[in-house]
Amino acid sequence: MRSDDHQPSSYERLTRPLVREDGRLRPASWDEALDRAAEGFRAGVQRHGPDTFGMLSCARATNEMNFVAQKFSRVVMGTNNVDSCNRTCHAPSVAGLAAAFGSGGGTSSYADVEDTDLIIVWGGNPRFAHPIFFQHVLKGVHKGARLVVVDPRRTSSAQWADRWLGLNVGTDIPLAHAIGREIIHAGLTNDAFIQRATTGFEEYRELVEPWTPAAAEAETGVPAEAVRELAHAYATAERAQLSWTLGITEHHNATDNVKALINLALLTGHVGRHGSGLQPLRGQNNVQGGGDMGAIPDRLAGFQDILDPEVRSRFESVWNTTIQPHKGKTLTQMFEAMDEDELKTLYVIGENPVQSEPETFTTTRRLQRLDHLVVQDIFLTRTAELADVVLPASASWCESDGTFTNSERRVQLVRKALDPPPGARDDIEIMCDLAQRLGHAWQRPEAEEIWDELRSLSPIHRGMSYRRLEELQGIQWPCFSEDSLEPGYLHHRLWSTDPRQRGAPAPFGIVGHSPPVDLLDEDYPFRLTTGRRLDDYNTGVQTSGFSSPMRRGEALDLSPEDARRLDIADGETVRVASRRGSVLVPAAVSAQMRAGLVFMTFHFPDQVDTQLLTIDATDPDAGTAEYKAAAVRIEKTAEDTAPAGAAGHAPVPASP
Ligand SMILES: Nc1nc2c(c(=O)[nH]1)N[C@H]1C(S)=C(S)[C@@H](COP(=O)(O)OP(=O)(O)OC[C@H]3O[C@@H](n4cnc5c(=O)[nH]c(N)nc54)[C@H](O)[C@@H]3O)O[C@H]1N2
Ligand SMILES: Nc1nc2c(c(=O)[nH]1)N[C@H]1C(S)=C(S)[C@@H](COP(=O)(O)OP(=O)(O)OC[C@H]3O[C@@H](n4cnc5c(=O)[nH]c(N)nc54)[C@H](O)[C@@H]3O)O[C@H]1N2
Ligand SMILES: [Mo]
Repeated sequence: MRSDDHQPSSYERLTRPLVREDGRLRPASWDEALDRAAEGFRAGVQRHGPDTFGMLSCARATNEMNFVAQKFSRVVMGTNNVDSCNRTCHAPSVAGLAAAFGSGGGTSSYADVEDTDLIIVWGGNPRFAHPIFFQHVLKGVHKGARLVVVDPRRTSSAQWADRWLGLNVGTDIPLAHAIGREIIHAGLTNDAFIQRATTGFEEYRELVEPWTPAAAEAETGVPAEAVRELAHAYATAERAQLSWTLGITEHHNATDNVKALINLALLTGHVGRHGSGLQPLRGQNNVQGGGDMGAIPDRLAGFQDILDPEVRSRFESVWNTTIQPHKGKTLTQMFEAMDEDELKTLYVIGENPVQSEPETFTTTRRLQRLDHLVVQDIFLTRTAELADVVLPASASWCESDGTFTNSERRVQLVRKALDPPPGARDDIEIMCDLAQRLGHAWQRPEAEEIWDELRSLSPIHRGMSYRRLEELQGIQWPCFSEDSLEPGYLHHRLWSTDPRQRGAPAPFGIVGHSPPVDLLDEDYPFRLTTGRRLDDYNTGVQTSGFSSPMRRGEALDLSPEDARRLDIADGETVRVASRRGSVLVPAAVSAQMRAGLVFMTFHFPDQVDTQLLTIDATDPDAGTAEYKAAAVRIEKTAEDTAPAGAAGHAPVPASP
């Protein structure tokens, strides 16, 4: 039996609510914890207004949970300040695709990837991070497609490719522009498509003119011959798929990066057809769905514009409320607003910003300034350790009914497979309990009732009843009615010869090169890029509680040349310092790395806090941080690192 004041370790499922008293978290009854949580929110709104409340919604939870979460923010709290880790991830893809095509979803399906002639994986490592998608890539390759990988590291995905282009971090725009220029100079553009379906071609032609293959080689490190070869391969392929991930989006100019890639599809017409398209691979298991449900500050469910009065009024009549007629704050803006005292209360559901945001000290300081922080999670995260109230959720993906939406916009039904740990409550039930305490008679609805409400409000989901989702084993949006199915790829309209059917043309993105903010110099001569390994997940909360002989904990990957030059042996502990902080970490000499480049994950914050090194320079359009480019130096040291993967962790640092 546990004693009453049992404090869960960080890797033990939470089963009892916790409340802060005299600076410490202590166990509490559900009633006490819910009262405290609701009272803090109520007082915050009363004193400072609804827009000083913010919510982070869980991109791992179901569509239904995300729909209720954004409704809680908009109806119960009266604000559009709701967002999720999409901001740290693919918000630039959504912004870039929406600017070109009017909607932010990836344009193709996995089936298109199996049925194509060329697959380009740009700034992504799907062999590790999207293994299911990678299976489809390999099927495509088996059927004869060529695979090209564009990545500073010779990743595990690159090892399967016909060609790897190893570019310098943050030089994607020069590379894309040089490919575009070569396509134009070689006369390989799809002129009919450009003329009918795009705007801005002349301006684009002038923009890319300086980026000769030689100029691109000097900036990107990719040989001019490889630039030419990829340009010809892409332009002459019958069908071609261009996929990207965080190597493109985690930069201070990420939306521009995305636009530079979209330009290549506009030049060649590789979009809107079976086998040809643009596909950002979304990250968390339901980050696509969370956004589609409206758990973002600028869109209501179904990607409907919050600024459109007609859209708002449809939601208002169903919800019997008034929705604020302006965009809410993004996750990035919420954190900035904490410094200005413009955000006072925060409700975090299944996110761990203390470890996922750049510059740990800044994030911690900002959260500590809040009047009221409520964290609802399945584990006691570092973010939860700072909370006033911690609510133990049970609705992890295998413990609830509902739907998820994957990277190809496919909505899939799941059924509860496991009972939650005793004591924990379902995410949706907790929100209903809070809503009741805040004066709204919300009864906990069945998942299907929530879904049917969503379908009544979101045209792109209208035809997806649970019955149909079950029968068809998933349906891709858009699905406008119960007796129709749309093709699995988007924007076929662009190929229509009838201008009315074709709709708005896609503008070329006129975007210039802007190197990483954290400059390399004599003191900080190495480019650190951060990302993922196969066996571990994001901030480690969900994957650190088990041990496996395969897992080695955090390591600094560096090239054999640099290891020799600095006299660093494999496994030796080194100090890595950026302009913001420093960590100790074992070195791993890796043939995947090019000279001058080093790599770490952020999966082992108890062993090595990578976010002490990262920079919070963010993309102005999307708010995503430049996790992919820090400047660091590497020093030999006699000190040793903490053991890898140990349970329990050091207290959150107070200040540098
Ligand atoms: N095993 C595992 N799978 C995961 C996750 C996990 O933590 N573990 N997390 C999930 C989430 S949330 C996400 S968002 C996805 C992310 O999936 P990915 O984006 O594929 O993963 P990363 O390793 O972060 O980054 C991809 C690649 O970007 C490259 N890169 C770095 N800088 C640049 C650059 O300037 N230009 C280019 N072209 N490339 C660059 C890196 O070398 C790296 O190989 O993975 C999801 N899947
Ligand atoms: N340096 C660096 N930093 C990065 C990145 C990088 O590449 N480099 N990538 C960024 C990216 S792409 C992402 S997506 C973020 C991820 O950042 P976060 O989303 O903050 O990190 P996760 O570890 O995925 O946190 C997931 C949390 O959700 C909880 N959880 C899981 N399921 C449920 C549920 O059903 N209900 C509730 N209530 N909680 C649940 C887990 O216990 C865990 O605490 O990190 C970003 N940070
Ligand atoms: Mo992500």
